[in-house]
Amino acid sequence: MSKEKIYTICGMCSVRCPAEAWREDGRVLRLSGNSQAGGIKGAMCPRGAAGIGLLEDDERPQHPMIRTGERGAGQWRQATWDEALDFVAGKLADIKAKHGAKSVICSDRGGPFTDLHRAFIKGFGSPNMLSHDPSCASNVNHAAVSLFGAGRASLSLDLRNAKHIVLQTRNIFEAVNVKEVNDILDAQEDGCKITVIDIRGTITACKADNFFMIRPGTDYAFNLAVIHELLTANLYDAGFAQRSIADLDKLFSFVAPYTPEWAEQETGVPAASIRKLARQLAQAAPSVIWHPGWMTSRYEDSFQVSRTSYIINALLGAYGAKGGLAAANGAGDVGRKGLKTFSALFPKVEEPRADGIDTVNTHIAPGGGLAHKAYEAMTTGEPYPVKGYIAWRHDPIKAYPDPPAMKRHFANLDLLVSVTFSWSETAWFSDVVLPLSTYLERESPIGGKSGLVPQFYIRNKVVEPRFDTRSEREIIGGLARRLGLDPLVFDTAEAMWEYQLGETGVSLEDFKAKGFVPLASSALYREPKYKTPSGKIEMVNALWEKNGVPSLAPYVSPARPGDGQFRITFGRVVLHTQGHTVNNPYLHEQMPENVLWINTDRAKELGVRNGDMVEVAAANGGAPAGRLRAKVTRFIHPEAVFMVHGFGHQLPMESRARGRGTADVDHMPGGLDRWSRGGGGVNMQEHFLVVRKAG
Ligand SMILES: Nc1nc2c(c(=O)[nH]1)N[C@H]1C(S)=C(S)[C@@H](COP(=O)(O)OP(=O)(O)OC[C@H]3O[C@@H](n4cnc5c(=O)[nH]c(N)nc54)[C@H](O)[C@@H]3O)O[C@H]1N2
Ligand SMILES: Nc1nc2c(c(=O)[nH]1)N[C@H]1C(S)=C(S)[C@@H](COP(=O)(O)OP(=O)(O)OC[C@H]3O[C@@H](n4cnc5c(=O)[nH]c(N)nc54)[C@H](O)[C@@H]3O)O[C@H]1N2
Ligand code: SF4
Ligand SMILES: [Mo]
Repeated sequence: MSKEKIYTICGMCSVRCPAEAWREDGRVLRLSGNSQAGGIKGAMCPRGAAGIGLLEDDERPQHPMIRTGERGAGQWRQATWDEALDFVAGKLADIKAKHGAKSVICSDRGGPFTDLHRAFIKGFGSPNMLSHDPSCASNVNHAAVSLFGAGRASLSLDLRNAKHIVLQTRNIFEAVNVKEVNDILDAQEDGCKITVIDIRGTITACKADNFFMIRPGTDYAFNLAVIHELLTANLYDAGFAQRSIADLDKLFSFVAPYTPEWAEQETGVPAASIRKLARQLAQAAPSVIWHPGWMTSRYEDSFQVSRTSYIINALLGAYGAKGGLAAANGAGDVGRKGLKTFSALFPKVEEPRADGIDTVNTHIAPGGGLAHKAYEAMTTGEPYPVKGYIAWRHDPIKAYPDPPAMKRHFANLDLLVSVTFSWSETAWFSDVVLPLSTYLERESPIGGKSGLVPQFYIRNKVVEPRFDTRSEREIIGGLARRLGLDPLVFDTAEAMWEYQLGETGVSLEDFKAKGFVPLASSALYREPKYKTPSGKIEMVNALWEKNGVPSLAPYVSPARPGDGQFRITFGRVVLHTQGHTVNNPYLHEQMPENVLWINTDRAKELGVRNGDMVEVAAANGGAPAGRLRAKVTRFIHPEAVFMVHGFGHQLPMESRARGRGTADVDHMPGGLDRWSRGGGGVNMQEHFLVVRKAG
């Protein structure tokens, strides 16, 4: 048989790059980025290339499983799909009869492929579709909502044409999105300047024109000083401010005390450098992007850090500018029709939410919600008991602080289901594991992507499933059929796609050439229409104020670690995705465990040398110690230690990952209760560690 190229969408992380797979004799020969997709240039990151490792891995769930022993004890019986779906549907119906449909919640990772299971939960009658966001982008998302009346995805960052990009808490060359990385490299060749603000010398920092190693947790001080300088030195875009910013005078008086000299004391960055940066940005304006951050579930004031990033962009007039932040166009913005949603098949659910955001914290957007509050309801029964939970593409036990606390909540459930293609702590603790086919073995719903040019893109099946696994269409369809939600039953992928394409004027044939369909012929730059009461970017948001969260919040200096202590910090690495690739045979070979970044001088005090095994433990007790090797370096701030997130797996099924490195979440006891009222994010870096050389 000859080689064939099949268009797909990479499934190795949440970025979902357009990709191509070469197939021969029913096997995948090679994966690469889609060479026709703008900005991708055929490139793929190492995790994408290791997609074949996922496909070939035998250490993933191979067939449906139903728990037979205690929760988490790892005793399972293999089930047929009919048995497993009967079991889940039966339990869901029982819970509905006893407690009401609202007693069932579902969480997922958001993104373009969620509509099918969102529709399922809606059709079932529950208002409780939640996302992982309180552990990821909730703070930056709500920062955007509080200023623009729309979330962070309403803006498209035109990195390719920017003249100055500020990356703050954003390690873009390691926490990768392939198009963004290519765009920045191209922009740099055209003279774009990069400023990095981080607590570590990252790969991104190595490529920067300016690098500021900031004291952990003081970014808000830095940003306030930049605003102070832009306003007092008259470096801001007065025309844009007049037109598009509400309450600039309030911002002016609020930042009065926050001078660069004051910020130097907090951040450790010289006042002169902050002043110089403000001038450089004003010179490059409006083609500037101060990145508002992505993984912002770090500090009590991360919400304010993101807000001030967006405010700086506004003062520089960057909204709507080429090389700035423009409105992300959907199909409707370019005169086209969008995909027909599955959710539209069912009426709105008029029930109160388990996370309480319809009564308290009403500023939190329902799309993400507060999953940690819904987990609490499993234990407290407030506002009502939560008895069923479908974790869809989500491993909350290892993605939220304090796994034992999570398990205590989940122990109260009548049903915990995990839909996943790899083992996870949550799957292991579940009653039923429904194994999803890997992205190379399944079709997904067509994705719609907004941007300067909106587009639709398609994931075709590249090879037949190696094991008894199924696609999301088959899993949801199987449950829907059993629960009387017939509109969600599509017998073929084509039938599902045809439904979605409805009145778009796009046919399946149109995807054949490139794997995606652009909905406009050129980029459309426009300033967003701000969905706020004033129609402008609002410095003061009435809803947040009403809920007790000041929009212009006074700066509070973060606690310094006590004697011999360190602030815990964490992040990503180019070789792994969260916790779900550490057992991938190829990626494991490249990076089998995480290490502890520790500052050279601090390590010396502890008698720790590079490569030594160390023990880390929560400074206030309450959690067992973890072990990993030390990476002794000058390139980390002395107040912090850093570890890559996602390691420390303990499951017997994962022979490679098991017992290697430690999990950051294991060292955050009580962390579920600490979260930002402003943005909903869990404050995962408000924890301190003690470190000692292992015996
Ligand atoms: N302490 C700490 N906590 C963190 C972070 C951190 O850095 N430190 N990072 C946070 C961030 S940014 C995020 S985004 C979250 C990530 O949180 P999670 O999304 O829970 O993390 P993963 O480890 O990627 O687990 C995802 C699970 O979904 C499965 N999966 C992957 N793709 C698919 C799919 O397409 N469909 C289905 N059904 N299943 C799929 C995987 O096999 C895996 O079991 O964690 C957050 N939590
Ligand atoms: N390779 C890879 N790429 C990914 C992912 C992945 O798992 N692997 N996941 C994707 C997802 S879901 C997300 S959310 C994004 C996350 O993308 P990012 O948010 O960019 O990634 P992180 O590595 O979590 O954090 C960025 C940087 O914040 C720094 N930092 C920590 N504390 C502070 C502080 O107090 N101040 C400052 N200024 N910096 C600080 C860390 O040192 C780190 O270098 O990445 C996406 N891309
Ligand atoms: S960034 Fe890498 S892993 Fe993520 S979708 Fe793109 S190629 Fe795949
Ligand atoms: Mo994330």
